[in-house]
Amino acid sequence: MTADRLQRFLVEVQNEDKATVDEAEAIIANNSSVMFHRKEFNVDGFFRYLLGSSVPVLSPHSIQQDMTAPLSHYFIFTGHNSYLTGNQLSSDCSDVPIIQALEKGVRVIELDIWPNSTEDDVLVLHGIALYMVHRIFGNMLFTPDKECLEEFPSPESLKKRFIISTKPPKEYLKAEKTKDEGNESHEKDSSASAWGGEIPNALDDKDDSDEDVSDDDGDDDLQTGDVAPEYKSLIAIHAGKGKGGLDDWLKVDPDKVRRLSLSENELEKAAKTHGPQIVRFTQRNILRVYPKGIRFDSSNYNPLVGWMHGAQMVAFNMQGYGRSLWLMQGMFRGNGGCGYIKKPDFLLTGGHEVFDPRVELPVTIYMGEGWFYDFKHTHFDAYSPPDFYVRIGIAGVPADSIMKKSKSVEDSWNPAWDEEFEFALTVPELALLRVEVHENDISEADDFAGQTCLPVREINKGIRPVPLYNQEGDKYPSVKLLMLFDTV
Ligand SMILES: [Ca+2]
Ligand SMILES: [Ca+2]
Ligand SMILES: [Ca+2]
Repeated sequence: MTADRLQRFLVEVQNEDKATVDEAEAIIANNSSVMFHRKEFNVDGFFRYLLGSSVPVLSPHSIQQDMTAPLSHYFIFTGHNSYLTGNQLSSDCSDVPIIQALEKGVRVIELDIWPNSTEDDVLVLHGIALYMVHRIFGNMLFTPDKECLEEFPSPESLKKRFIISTKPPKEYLKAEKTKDEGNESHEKDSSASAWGGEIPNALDDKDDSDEDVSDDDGDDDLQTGDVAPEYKSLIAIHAGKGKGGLDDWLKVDPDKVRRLSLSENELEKAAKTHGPQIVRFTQRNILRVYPKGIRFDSSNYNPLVGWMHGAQMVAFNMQGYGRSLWLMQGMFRGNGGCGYIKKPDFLLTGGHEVFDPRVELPVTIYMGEGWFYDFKHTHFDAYSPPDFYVRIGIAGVPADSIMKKSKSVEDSWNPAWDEEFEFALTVPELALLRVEVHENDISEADDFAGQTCLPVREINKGIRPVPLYNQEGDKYPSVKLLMLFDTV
Protein backbone atom coordinates (compact mmCIF):
# COMPACT_ATOMS: atom_id res chain seq x y z
CA MET A 1 0.00 0.00 0.00
CA THR A 2 1.45 3.36 -1.04
CA ALA A 3 1.22 6.59 0.94
CA ASP A 4 -1.38 7.94 -1.52
CA ARG A 5 -3.66 4.98 -0.97
CA LEU A 6 -3.15 5.07 2.77
CA GLN A 7 -4.13 8.75 2.78
CA ARG A 8 -7.33 7.91 0.90
CA PHE A 9 -8.02 5.04 3.31
CA LEU A 10 -7.62 7.43 6.26
CA VAL A 11 -10.11 9.89 4.81
CA GLU A 12 -12.69 7.44 3.43
CA VAL A 13 -12.66 4.61 5.97
CA GLN A 14 -11.15 6.06 9.11
CA ASN A 15 -13.07 9.34 8.95
CA GLU A 16 -9.85 11.33 9.36
CA ASP A 17 -10.79 14.12 6.95
CA LYS A 18 -7.62 16.13 7.43
CA ALA A 19 -5.11 13.31 6.83
CA THR A 20 -2.32 14.31 4.41
CA VAL A 21 0.02 12.27 2.23
CA ASP A 22 2.93 13.44 4.39
CA GLU A 23 1.23 11.99 7.45
CA ALA A 24 0.57 8.77 5.58
CA GLU A 25 4.28 8.55 4.65
CA ALA A 26 5.25 9.05 8.29
CA ILE A 27 2.83 6.32 9.39
CA ILE A 28 4.35 3.89 6.90
CA ALA A 29 7.87 4.72 8.03
CA ASN A 30 6.96 4.21 11.70
CA ASN A 31 5.17 0.92 11.20
CA SER A 32 7.34 -0.89 8.66
CA SER A 33 10.23 -3.07 9.65
CA VAL A 34 13.63 -1.85 8.45
CA MET A 35 14.10 -4.92 6.28
CA PHE A 36 11.31 -3.84 3.97
CA HIS A 37 10.81 -1.03 1.56
CA ARG A 38 9.79 1.91 3.75
CA LYS A 39 7.73 3.77 1.16
CA GLU A 40 4.99 1.16 1.05
CA PHE A 41 3.01 -0.81 3.61
CA ASN A 42 3.08 -4.56 3.52
CA VAL A 43 0.10 -6.40 5.05
CA ASP A 44 1.97 -7.01 8.28
CA GLY A 45 2.82 -3.35 8.77
CA PHE A 46 -0.71 -2.29 7.87
CA PHE A 47 -2.25 -4.55 10.50
CA ARG A 48 0.33 -3.50 13.07
CA TYR A 49 -0.65 0.10 12.41
CA LEU A 50 -4.40 -0.61 12.65
CA LEU A 51 -4.09 -2.62 15.86
CA GLY A 52 -2.05 0.15 17.47
CA SER A 53 -4.17 2.92 15.97
CA SER A 54 -3.89 6.22 17.73
CA VAL A 55 -7.62 6.76 17.26
CA PRO A 56 -9.33 4.39 19.71
CA VAL A 57 -12.85 3.03 19.34
CA LEU A 58 -14.09 5.50 21.97
CA SER A 59 -12.44 8.85 22.59
CA PRO A 60 -10.95 8.57 26.08
CA HIS A 61 -11.08 11.23 28.78
CA SER A 62 -13.02 13.66 26.69
CA ILE A 63 -16.27 14.94 28.06
CA GLN A 64 -18.29 15.77 24.96
CA GLN A 65 -21.67 16.43 26.50
CA ASP A 66 -23.15 19.56 28.05
CA MET A 67 -22.61 19.22 31.81
CA THR A 68 -24.57 22.31 32.87
CA ALA A 69 -28.10 20.87 32.84
CA PRO A 70 -29.84 19.80 36.08
CA LEU A 71 -28.85 16.39 37.51
CA SER A 72 -32.19 14.98 36.40
CA HIS A 73 -31.01 15.25 32.77
CA TYR A 74 -28.30 12.62 33.21
CA PHE A 75 -27.89 8.92 33.74
CA ILE A 76 -25.58 8.70 36.74
CA PHE A 77 -23.26 5.76 37.50
CA THR A 78 -24.82 4.46 40.73
CA GLY A 79 -23.71 1.86 43.24
CA HIS A 80 -25.94 -0.22 45.52
CA ASN A 81 -24.71 -1.10 49.03
CA SER A 82 -21.36 0.25 47.90
CA TYR A 83 -19.56 -0.84 51.07
CA LEU A 84 -20.09 -4.61 50.70
CA THR A 85 -17.18 -6.76 49.58
CA GLY A 86 -19.27 -9.70 48.32
CA ASN A 87 -22.78 -11.05 48.76
CA GLN A 88 -25.60 -9.11 50.42
CA LEU A 89 -25.82 -11.18 53.63
CA SER A 90 -22.50 -12.28 55.04
CA SER A 91 -19.80 -10.31 53.24
CA ASP A 92 -17.68 -7.73 55.05
CA CYS A 93 -18.10 -3.99 54.98
CA SER A 94 -15.07 -2.09 53.81
CA ASP A 95 -13.99 1.18 52.26
CA VAL A 96 -12.03 -0.73 49.59
CA PRO A 97 -15.02 -1.43 47.29
CA ILE A 98 -16.09 2.22 47.67
CA ILE A 99 -12.68 3.46 46.54
CA GLN A 100 -12.62 0.96 43.67
CA ALA A 101 -16.10 2.01 42.56
CA LEU A 102 -15.17 5.70 42.62
CA GLU A 103 -12.05 4.98 40.58
CA LYS A 104 -14.16 3.15 38.01
CA GLY A 105 -16.41 6.18 37.60
CA VAL A 106 -19.26 5.43 40.01
CA ARG A 107 -20.69 8.77 41.16
CA VAL A 108 -23.49 7.77 43.54
CA ILE A 109 -22.22 5.86 46.56
CA GLU A 110 -24.70 4.30 48.95
CA LEU A 111 -23.73 4.35 52.61
CA ASP A 112 -25.76 3.09 55.54
CA ILE A 113 -24.90 4.75 58.82
CA TRP A 114 -26.38 2.50 61.44
CA PRO A 115 -26.93 3.17 65.13
CA ASN A 116 -26.42 0.12 67.35
CA SER A 117 -28.50 1.40 70.24
CA THR A 118 -32.17 1.84 70.97
CA GLU A 119 -34.52 3.70 68.72
CA ASP A 120 -34.41 6.71 71.05
CA ASP A 121 -30.76 7.30 70.37
CA VAL A 122 -31.02 7.18 66.62
CA LEU A 123 -31.53 10.86 65.99
CA VAL A 124 -28.71 11.84 68.31
CA LEU A 125 -26.26 9.40 66.81
CA HIS A 126 -27.21 10.39 63.33
CA GLY A 127 -26.90 14.01 64.28
CA ILE A 128 -23.35 13.39 65.42
CA ALA A 129 -22.45 11.34 62.39
CA LEU A 130 -23.78 13.96 60.01
CA TYR A 131 -22.27 16.79 62.01
CA MET A 132 -18.94 15.03 61.51
CA VAL A 133 -19.65 14.62 57.83
CA HIS A 134 -20.18 18.36 57.64
CA ARG A 135 -17.00 19.08 59.58
CA ILE A 136 -14.92 16.74 57.42
CA PHE A 137 -16.21 17.91 54.08
CA GLY A 138 -16.82 21.56 54.92
CA ASN A 139 -17.48 23.57 51.79
CA MET A 140 -17.17 20.47 49.65
CA LEU A 141 -20.60 19.51 50.91
CA PHE A 142 -23.43 20.98 48.88
CA THR A 143 -26.09 22.34 51.22
CA PRO A 144 -29.26 23.86 49.80
CA ASP A 145 -30.27 27.44 50.71
CA LYS A 146 -33.76 26.33 51.47
CA GLU A 147 -35.45 23.17 52.52
CA CYS A 148 -36.58 22.01 49.10
CA LEU A 149 -34.80 22.55 45.81
CA GLU A 150 -36.87 23.82 42.90
CA GLU A 151 -34.37 22.42 40.43
CA PHE A 152 -31.36 20.16 40.88
CA PRO A 153 -27.86 21.62 40.48
CA SER A 154 -25.78 20.57 37.45
CA PRO A 155 -22.86 18.12 37.41
CA GLU A 156 -20.66 21.08 36.41
CA SER A 157 -21.61 23.07 39.50
CA LEU A 158 -21.08 19.99 41.71
CA LYS A 159 -17.52 19.34 40.52
CA LYS A 160 -15.34 18.32 43.48
CA ARG A 161 -18.34 18.48 45.78
CA PHE A 162 -20.61 16.04 47.60
CA ILE A 163 -24.37 16.09 47.75
CA ILE A 164 -26.43 14.07 50.22
CA SER A 165 -29.70 12.39 49.40
CA THR A 166 -31.53 10.41 52.05
CA LYS A 167 -34.54 9.77 54.22
CA PRO A 168 -34.56 10.27 58.01
CA PRO A 169 -33.21 7.77 60.59
CA LYS A 170 -36.53 6.43 61.83
CA GLU A 171 -37.27 4.96 58.46
CA TYR A 172 -33.93 3.19 58.34
CA LEU A 173 -34.63 1.46 61.61
CA LYS A 174 -37.95 0.10 60.42
CA ALA A 175 -36.39 -1.10 57.22
CA GLU A 176 -33.67 -2.94 59.11
CA LYS A 177 -36.22 -4.89 61.15
CA THR A 178 -37.93 -6.12 57.99
CA LYS A 179 -34.55 -7.09 56.57
CA ASP A 180 -33.70 -9.29 59.57
CA GLU A 181 -37.02 -11.07 59.46
CA GLY A 182 -37.02 -11.81 55.78
CA ASN A 183 -33.58 -13.15 55.16
CA GLU A 184 -32.90 -16.45 56.87
CA SER A 185 -34.76 -18.83 54.62
CA HIS A 186 -33.15 -17.45 51.48
CA GLU A 187 -29.51 -17.85 52.35
CA LYS A 188 -27.77 -19.32 49.36
CA ASP A 189 -24.77 -18.61 47.23
CA SER A 190 -25.48 -18.80 43.56
CA SER A 191 -22.74 -20.40 41.53
CA ALA A 192 -23.05 -17.95 38.69
CA SER A 193 -21.04 -18.79 35.61
CA ALA A 194 -18.32 -16.53 34.31
CA TRP A 195 -20.85 -14.80 32.11
CA GLY A 196 -23.70 -14.24 34.52
CA GLY A 197 -27.15 -14.99 33.15
CA GLU A 198 -28.14 -13.76 29.69
CA ILE A 199 -29.74 -10.33 29.93
CA PRO A 200 -33.52 -10.73 30.13
CA ASN A 201 -35.25 -8.64 27.50
CA ALA A 202 -36.70 -5.46 28.93
CA LEU A 203 -40.36 -5.79 29.92
CA ASP A 204 -40.73 -9.46 29.04
CA ASP A 205 -43.62 -11.13 30.78
CA LYS A 206 -42.13 -13.47 33.27
CA ASP A 207 -42.72 -15.36 36.45
CA ASP A 208 -43.14 -12.80 39.19
CA SER A 209 -43.19 -15.32 42.02
CA ASP A 210 -40.44 -13.55 43.91
CA GLU A 211 -42.36 -10.33 44.22
CA ASP A 212 -43.63 -10.94 47.69
CA VAL A 213 -40.24 -10.81 49.28
CA SER A 214 -39.95 -7.43 50.91
CA ASP A 215 -37.48 -5.09 49.25
CA ASP A 216 -35.77 -3.28 52.00
CA ASP A 217 -34.20 -0.15 50.70
CA GLY A 218 -36.97 1.83 49.17
CA ASP A 219 -37.27 5.32 50.51
CA ASP A 220 -40.29 5.89 52.67
CA ASP A 221 -41.87 9.20 53.51
CA LEU A 222 -39.59 11.91 54.60
CA GLN A 223 -41.02 12.58 58.04
CA THR A 224 -39.31 15.70 59.12
CA GLY A 225 -41.31 16.36 62.28
CA ASP A 226 -38.76 15.60 64.97
CA VAL A 227 -35.61 15.38 62.95
CA ALA A 228 -32.76 17.54 64.19
CA PRO A 229 -32.62 20.69 62.05
CA GLU A 230 -28.86 20.40 61.45
CA TYR A 231 -29.53 16.95 59.99
CA LYS A 232 -32.31 18.20 57.76
CA SER A 233 -30.26 21.07 56.37
CA LEU A 234 -27.65 18.65 55.01
CA ILE A 235 -30.09 16.68 52.89
CA ALA A 236 -30.13 18.37 49.50
CA ILE A 237 -32.04 15.72 47.59
CA HIS A 238 -35.07 14.62 49.54
CA ALA A 239 -36.07 11.02 49.11
CA GLY A 240 -39.64 9.96 49.57
CA LYS A 241 -42.53 8.08 48.09
CA GLY A 242 -45.43 9.73 49.80
CA LYS A 243 -48.63 7.95 50.67
CA GLY A 244 -50.85 6.20 48.22
CA GLY A 245 -49.84 4.37 45.08
CA LEU A 246 -47.98 4.99 41.87
CA ASP A 247 -50.17 7.90 40.78
CA ASP A 248 -49.18 9.78 43.94
CA TRP A 249 -45.56 8.68 43.88
CA LEU A 250 -45.14 9.98 40.33
CA LYS A 251 -46.83 13.36 40.92
CA VAL A 252 -44.75 16.22 39.57
CA ASP A 253 -44.58 19.25 41.88
CA PRO A 254 -43.72 22.44 39.94
CA ASP A 255 -42.16 24.01 43.07
CA LYS A 256 -39.88 21.26 44.26
CA VAL A 257 -37.92 18.29 43.04
CA ARG A 258 -37.28 15.02 44.85
CA ARG A 259 -36.01 11.49 44.49
CA LEU A 260 -38.15 8.36 44.31
CA SER A 261 -36.82 4.81 44.77
CA LEU A 262 -38.42 1.78 43.17
CA SER A 263 -37.19 -1.82 43.24
CA GLU A 264 -36.56 -3.41 39.86
CA ASN A 265 -39.85 -5.32 40.29
CA GLU A 266 -41.81 -2.20 41.19
CA LEU A 267 -40.37 -0.44 38.15
CA GLU A 268 -41.23 -3.30 35.79
CA LYS A 269 -44.82 -3.31 37.01
CA ALA A 270 -45.05 0.49 36.90
CA ALA A 271 -43.59 0.57 33.37
CA LYS A 272 -46.46 -1.55 32.10
CA THR A 273 -49.16 0.74 33.49
CA HIS A 274 -47.52 4.16 33.95
CA GLY A 275 -44.79 4.40 31.27
CA PRO A 276 -45.40 8.01 30.15
CA GLN A 277 -45.89 9.19 33.75
CA ILE A 278 -42.53 7.72 34.74
CA VAL A 279 -40.82 9.48 31.84
CA ARG A 280 -42.52 12.76 32.77
CA PHE A 281 -41.53 12.34 36.43
CA THR A 282 -37.89 11.78 35.50
CA GLN A 283 -37.71 14.95 33.40
CA ARG A 284 -37.43 16.99 36.61
CA ASN A 285 -37.20 14.50 39.46
CA ILE A 286 -34.77 11.69 40.12
CA LEU A 287 -35.79 8.05 39.94
CA ARG A 288 -33.56 5.47 41.58
CA VAL A 289 -33.99 1.78 40.79
CA TYR A 290 -32.45 -0.83 43.08
CA PRO A 291 -31.93 -4.61 42.91
CA LYS A 292 -34.80 -6.67 44.29
CA GLY A 293 -34.35 -8.03 47.81
CA ILE A 294 -33.70 -11.63 46.84
CA ARG A 295 -30.50 -10.83 44.97
CA PHE A 296 -28.45 -11.99 47.95
CA ASP A 297 -25.66 -13.06 45.63
CA SER A 298 -25.16 -9.41 44.58
CA SER A 299 -26.28 -10.14 41.02
CA ASN A 300 -27.91 -7.44 38.89
CA TYR A 301 -30.75 -6.90 36.40
CA ASN A 302 -31.38 -5.40 32.97
CA PRO A 303 -30.56 -1.68 33.36
CA LEU A 304 -32.34 -0.76 30.11
CA VAL A 305 -35.77 -0.89 31.75
CA GLY A 306 -34.76 2.02 33.95
CA TRP A 307 -32.86 3.95 31.28
CA MET A 308 -35.73 3.62 28.77
CA HIS A 309 -37.94 5.39 31.29
CA GLY A 310 -35.43 8.09 32.17
CA ALA A 311 -34.30 6.67 35.54
CA GLN A 312 -31.11 8.50 36.46
CA MET A 313 -29.86 6.18 39.20
CA VAL A 314 -30.01 2.55 38.15
CA ALA A 315 -28.27 1.20 41.25
CA PHE A 316 -26.06 -1.84 40.72
CA ASN A 317 -24.06 -4.19 42.91
CA MET A 318 -20.62 -3.30 41.58
CA GLN A 319 -19.21 -6.60 42.91
CA GLY A 320 -21.88 -8.61 41.03
CA TYR A 321 -19.83 -9.49 37.95
CA GLY A 322 -21.62 -10.67 34.84
CA ARG A 323 -23.44 -9.49 31.76
CA SER A 324 -25.71 -6.95 33.46
CA LEU A 325 -22.76 -5.21 35.09
CA TRP A 326 -20.88 -5.23 31.77
CA LEU A 327 -23.77 -3.24 30.25
CA MET A 328 -23.55 -0.77 33.11
CA GLN A 329 -19.77 -0.41 32.71
CA GLY A 330 -20.23 -0.12 28.94
CA MET A 331 -22.78 2.68 29.19
CA PHE A 332 -20.47 4.70 31.41
CA ARG A 333 -17.44 4.24 29.16
CA GLY A 334 -19.19 7.01 27.24
CA ASN A 335 -18.71 10.76 27.79
CA GLY A 336 -15.06 10.34 28.74
CA GLY A 337 -15.92 7.93 31.54
CA CYS A 338 -16.95 10.82 33.81
CA GLY A 339 -19.89 8.90 35.32
CA TYR A 340 -22.61 11.09 33.78
CA ILE A 341 -24.33 10.44 30.44
CA LYS A 342 -26.73 13.03 29.10
CA LYS A 343 -30.15 11.47 28.62
CA PRO A 344 -31.39 11.44 25.01
CA ASP A 345 -33.63 14.37 24.09
CA PHE A 346 -36.75 12.27 23.62
CA LEU A 347 -36.68 11.46 27.34
CA LEU A 348 -36.30 15.12 28.30
CA THR A 349 -38.91 16.85 26.17
CA GLY A 350 -42.58 16.36 25.62
CA GLY A 351 -44.71 13.56 26.96
CA HIS A 352 -44.43 11.18 24.03
CA GLU A 353 -41.59 8.96 23.08
CA VAL A 354 -40.38 10.07 19.68
CA PHE A 355 -38.06 7.49 18.23
CA ASP A 356 -35.69 8.18 15.37
CA PRO A 357 -36.23 6.29 12.14
CA ARG A 358 -34.31 3.03 12.05
CA VAL A 359 -30.58 3.32 11.44
CA GLU A 360 -28.30 0.54 10.29
CA LEU A 361 -25.15 -0.34 12.19
CA PRO A 362 -22.88 -2.61 10.14
CA VAL A 363 -19.98 -4.08 12.12
CA THR A 364 -17.19 -6.27 10.75
CA ILE A 365 -15.01 -8.37 13.02
CA TYR A 366 -11.70 -9.03 11.25
CA MET A 367 -9.47 -10.68 13.80
CA GLY A 368 -8.32 -10.87 17.39
CA GLU A 369 -5.00 -11.11 19.16
CA GLY A 370 -3.28 -10.87 22.53
CA TRP A 371 -4.51 -13.99 24.37
CA PHE A 372 -1.13 -15.60 23.71
CA TYR A 373 0.49 -12.94 25.90
CA ASP A 374 -2.18 -12.50 28.58
CA PHE A 375 -2.99 -16.16 29.35
CA LYS A 376 -1.13 -19.33 30.22
CA HIS A 377 -0.80 -21.42 27.07
CA THR A 378 -2.76 -24.27 28.66
CA HIS A 379 -5.49 -21.94 29.98
CA PHE A 380 -8.09 -22.59 27.29
CA ASP A 381 -7.27 -26.08 26.00
CA ALA A 382 -4.61 -28.21 27.62
CA TYR A 383 -3.37 -29.89 24.46
CA SER A 384 -4.17 -27.54 21.58
CA PRO A 385 -4.49 -23.82 20.84
CA PRO A 386 -7.84 -22.17 21.63
CA ASP A 387 -10.98 -22.18 19.49
CA PHE A 388 -12.41 -18.67 19.70
CA TYR A 389 -15.77 -17.40 18.50
CA VAL A 390 -17.53 -14.07 19.07
CA ARG A 391 -21.01 -13.31 20.33
CA ILE A 392 -21.96 -9.82 19.23
CA GLY A 393 -25.17 -7.88 19.58
CA ILE A 394 -27.11 -4.98 20.93
CA ALA A 395 -28.56 -4.19 24.34
CA GLY A 396 -31.15 -1.48 23.97
CA VAL A 397 -34.89 -1.05 23.74
CA PRO A 398 -36.60 -4.43 23.20
CA ALA A 399 -36.91 -3.91 19.42
CA ASP A 400 -33.14 -3.41 19.11
CA SER A 401 -31.92 -6.11 21.50
CA ILE A 402 -30.38 -9.11 19.78
CA MET A 403 -27.30 -11.36 19.96
CA LYS A 404 -25.55 -13.02 17.01
CA LYS A 405 -22.66 -15.43 16.77
CA SER A 406 -19.57 -15.79 14.58
CA LYS A 407 -18.11 -19.06 13.40
CA SER A 408 -15.56 -20.64 15.66
CA VAL A 409 -11.94 -20.60 14.49
CA GLU A 410 -10.29 -23.85 15.54
CA ASP A 411 -6.89 -24.01 17.18
CA SER A 412 -5.61 -20.49 16.73
CA TRP A 413 -4.21 -17.82 19.08
CA ASN A 414 -4.77 -15.19 16.38
CA PRO A 415 -8.22 -15.97 15.00
CA ALA A 416 -9.38 -14.29 11.80
CA TRP A 417 -13.17 -14.31 11.53
CA ASP A 418 -13.77 -11.74 8.82
CA GLU A 419 -17.51 -11.66 9.37
CA GLU A 420 -19.95 -8.79 8.97
CA PHE A 421 -22.97 -8.28 11.21
CA GLU A 422 -25.73 -5.77 10.70
CA PHE A 423 -27.94 -4.32 13.36
CA ALA A 424 -31.06 -2.21 12.84
CA LEU A 425 -31.55 0.32 15.61
CA THR A 426 -34.72 2.19 16.46
CA VAL A 427 -33.18 4.00 19.45
CA PRO A 428 -29.41 4.30 18.84
CA GLU A 429 -29.17 6.75 21.76
CA LEU A 430 -29.78 3.91 24.21
CA ALA A 431 -28.02 1.15 22.28
CA LEU A 432 -24.92 -0.59 23.61
CA LEU A 433 -22.83 -2.84 21.38
CA ARG A 434 -22.09 -6.07 23.26
CA VAL A 435 -19.06 -8.17 22.37
CA GLU A 436 -18.11 -11.46 24.07
CA VAL A 437 -15.32 -13.80 23.02
CA HIS A 438 -15.90 -17.45 23.92
CA GLU A 439 -13.49 -20.34 23.71
CA ASN A 440 -15.42 -23.23 22.26
CA ASP A 441 -15.37 -26.58 24.03
CA ILE A 442 -17.27 -29.65 23.00
CA SER A 443 -17.58 -31.56 26.24
CA GLU A 444 -17.76 -28.73 28.77
CA ALA A 445 -18.93 -25.13 29.07
CA ASP A 446 -17.14 -22.55 26.92
CA ASP A 447 -14.27 -20.67 28.49
CA PHE A 448 -14.52 -16.92 29.01
CA ALA A 449 -12.08 -15.06 26.75
CA GLY A 450 -13.02 -11.39 27.12
CA GLN A 451 -15.86 -8.93 26.74
CA THR A 452 -16.64 -5.32 26.09
CA CYS A 453 -19.65 -3.11 25.79
CA LEU A 454 -19.65 0.19 23.90
CA PRO A 455 -22.18 3.02 23.71
CA VAL A 456 -23.13 2.99 20.02
CA ARG A 457 -23.50 6.75 19.61
CA GLU A 458 -19.88 7.33 20.68
CA ILE A 459 -18.16 4.71 18.54
CA ASN A 460 -15.56 6.25 16.22
CA LYS A 461 -16.20 5.24 12.63
CA GLY A 462 -13.53 3.22 10.82
CA ILE A 463 -11.29 0.24 11.52
CA ARG A 464 -10.49 0.28 15.23
CA PRO A 465 -8.68 -1.87 17.75
CA VAL A 466 -11.24 -2.82 20.41
CA PRO A 467 -9.71 -3.68 23.79
CA LEU A 468 -11.38 -6.47 25.75
CA TYR A 469 -12.01 -6.66 29.49
CA ASN A 470 -12.13 -9.48 32.04
CA GLN A 471 -15.19 -10.43 34.12
CA GLU A 472 -14.54 -7.68 36.64
CA GLY A 473 -14.34 -5.05 33.93
CA ASP A 474 -10.56 -4.59 34.01
CA LYS A 475 -8.85 -4.20 30.65
CA TYR A 476 -6.56 -7.02 29.48
CA PRO A 477 -3.05 -5.75 28.69
CA SER A 478 -2.96 -7.21 25.15
CA VAL A 479 -6.26 -8.82 24.14
CA LYS A 480 -8.07 -6.89 21.42
CA LEU A 481 -10.22 -7.31 18.34
CA LEU A 482 -9.85 -5.45 15.06
CA MET A 483 -13.28 -4.25 13.95
CA LEU A 484 -14.80 -2.00 11.29
CA PHE A 485 -17.65 0.31 12.23
CA ASP A 486 -19.56 1.90 9.42
CA THR A 487 -21.94 4.82 9.43
CA VAL A 488 -24.24 4.90 12.40
CA1 LIG B 1 -11.37 -24.84 26.67
CA1 LIG C 1 -8.43 -26.30 20.65
CA1 LIG D 1 -11.53 -25.62 23.01
